[in-house]
Amino acid sequence: MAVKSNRDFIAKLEEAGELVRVKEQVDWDEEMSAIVRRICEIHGPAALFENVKDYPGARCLGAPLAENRRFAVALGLDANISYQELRAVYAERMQKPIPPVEVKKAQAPCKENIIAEKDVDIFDFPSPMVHDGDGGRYVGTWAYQITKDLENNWVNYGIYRVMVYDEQHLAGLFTPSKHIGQQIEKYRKAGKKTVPVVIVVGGDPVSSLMASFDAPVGVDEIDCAGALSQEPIEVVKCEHSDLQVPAQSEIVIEGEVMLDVTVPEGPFGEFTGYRSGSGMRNLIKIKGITHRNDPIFTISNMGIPFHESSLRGLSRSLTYEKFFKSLGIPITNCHVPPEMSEMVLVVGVKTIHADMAVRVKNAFSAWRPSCMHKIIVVDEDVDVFNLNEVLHALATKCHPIRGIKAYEEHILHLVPALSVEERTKGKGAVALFDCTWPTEWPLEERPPRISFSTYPDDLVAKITKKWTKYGFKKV
Ligand SMILES: Cc1cc2nc3c(=O)[nH]c(=O)nc-3n(C[C@H](O)[C@H](O)[C@H](O)COP(=O)(O)O)c2cc1C
Ligand SMILES: [Mn+2]
Repeated sequence: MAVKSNRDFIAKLEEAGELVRVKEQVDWDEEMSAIVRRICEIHGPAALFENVKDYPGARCLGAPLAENRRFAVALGLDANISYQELRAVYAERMQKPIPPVEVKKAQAPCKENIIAEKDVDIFDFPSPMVHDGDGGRYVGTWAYQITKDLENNWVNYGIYRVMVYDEQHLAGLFTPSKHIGQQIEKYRKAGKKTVPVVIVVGGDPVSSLMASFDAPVGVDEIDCAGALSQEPIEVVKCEHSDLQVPAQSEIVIEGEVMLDVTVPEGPFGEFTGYRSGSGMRNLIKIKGITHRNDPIFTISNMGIPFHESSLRGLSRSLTYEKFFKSLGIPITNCHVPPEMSEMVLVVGVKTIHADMAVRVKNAFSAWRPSCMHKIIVVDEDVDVFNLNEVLHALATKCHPIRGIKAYEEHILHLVPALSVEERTKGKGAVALFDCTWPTEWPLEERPPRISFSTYPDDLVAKITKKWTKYGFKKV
């Protein structure tokens, strides 16, 4: 069974050896975030900070889902499950979306404390100052927003960064191309002055993950969270709008995006591994806050992988796989290596005719989320999930002239390699690295691959079976 709340998650992480309780005092001003960053870079466990400076009694969960091991725990699986197994469970469960069920306020832990608008002070919560040089403290580093479409009942969950502006106001990066941006635009066009929004800090891990994955337009991420949980997520009505929130949430900030008021937000350390992106954003007025007793705050700190954003590659690669197959392209597997900040797609193909890689690239250009701008196409004997094999193919089979093709195409301005001019003009480039043997090469002209797996089958089987007998550790 999947984990139902942030605190159940903490208990399960602890059982799995994926959590360290930090009793030493840590400062919300950089120290807590710097620890989280270090955790990410050494593939360490999540941290439950139990002694945050200036916030007696407050607790803060850092790096909650910075590893696939913790993704597995969130789904109720063994932390040691392989990536392919995790991916298979995810794909299987996602086939059956389950809408949420509404519960009464009395059954909703997130209503244990209700703070009225006049009493709101966001500084009552330990929002971190993530880096010196950021635009401010961020209440939303691992928090999701809920908004509803004006024209239909589509409810969107998305993780977008949210900065503290003052005691009662926030500002978020609600990118226009993202679903929240598209929904806000409809309110603007309809002449509305405000958009109801909810910011959930300390949501259950499954809903939080789904908020960061790319579900298509019109799909309710909460139904996908139900799919992954294999049971409906319990939601409860908000105090200030007709939105609903997961009842187990730790902290629920209810607000309004003010379409007539903009304030500076950012810069902020991004998932690209660089600080970027200050600009004028719509102010969010906080209308009220509800929270559990002794709420547990959550934080992430993006940078060089791994981190929470790294997990998105799993769903993206499955989406690509389905997409290519729907076009009849004979692919084996797709992988978005987290090590490459979700900017690279690796595709395994059966090279049944010439220009297979170009065919894959053309399809890739039809749907390219976010910063994805490099595609590596490999033959079917390369394990796309094994970065060693992928890099080996790139090094040995990609012809420096024939194999590399560059295309001028728009890509998201966050790609660090873009010049200022390219960023402002919305220009960009996409590259294809074709690591397949040219189909016109007769089989006998292709260098035979040598590896353990190319020894005779019976010898491979014998050695594999006797491996520990030889004195080696089980692999
Ligand atoms: C920690 C974290 C922070 C993120 N911050 C932002 C952000 O500030 N703005 C943004 O557009 N996307 C951000 N994203 C990516 C979105 O969560 C992601 O694209 C998601 O699919 C958005 O939801 P949507 O598809 O419903 O628009 C962030 C992702 C993570 C994991
Ligand atoms: Mn969405």
